[in-house]
Amino acid sequence: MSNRTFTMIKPDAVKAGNIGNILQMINAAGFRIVAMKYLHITKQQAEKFYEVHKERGFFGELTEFMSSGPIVAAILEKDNAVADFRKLIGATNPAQAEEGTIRKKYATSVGENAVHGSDSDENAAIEGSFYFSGLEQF
Ligand code: 3AN
Repeated sequence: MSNRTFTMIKPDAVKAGNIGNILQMINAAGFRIVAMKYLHITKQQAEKFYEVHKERGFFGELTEFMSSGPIVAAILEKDNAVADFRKLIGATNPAQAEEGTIRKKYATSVGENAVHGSDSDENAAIEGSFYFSGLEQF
């Protein structure tokens, strides 16, 4: 069954000029783009988005980083979207990411790891609706 996930190309990958390369990998892996925008979120918006991590030690670093420059946010569709996209992006820590994954190629550290991918169908829906209204999804 076709379902959806949510992704962000993070500020490190945008700054490094890798938007095109990453979108190409996403398309080549069979994901369809349902919604997409290029934007620069505030620290407050990043704190809202990552609210589930607010007790974690890296919360300040993470929200500072995610609001440090523009990002690309997108909703993607494919059979088994959440799990297949996690496989395509690779482990959170790029040192542990498999060859051929987006993070292996473009991430520099566990914090600056190039892309976000939702970890469940439920979170994919919550995260997608944080950035996109129904009118912006095709
Ligand atoms: P993933 O993005 O692979 O689901 P999570 O949910 O454990 O990873 O963490 C959310 C985000 O928080 C990660 N994408 C990463 O940018 C950041 N993060 C995770 N662990 C650390 C850490 N130890 N130090 C800094 N940032 C981290």
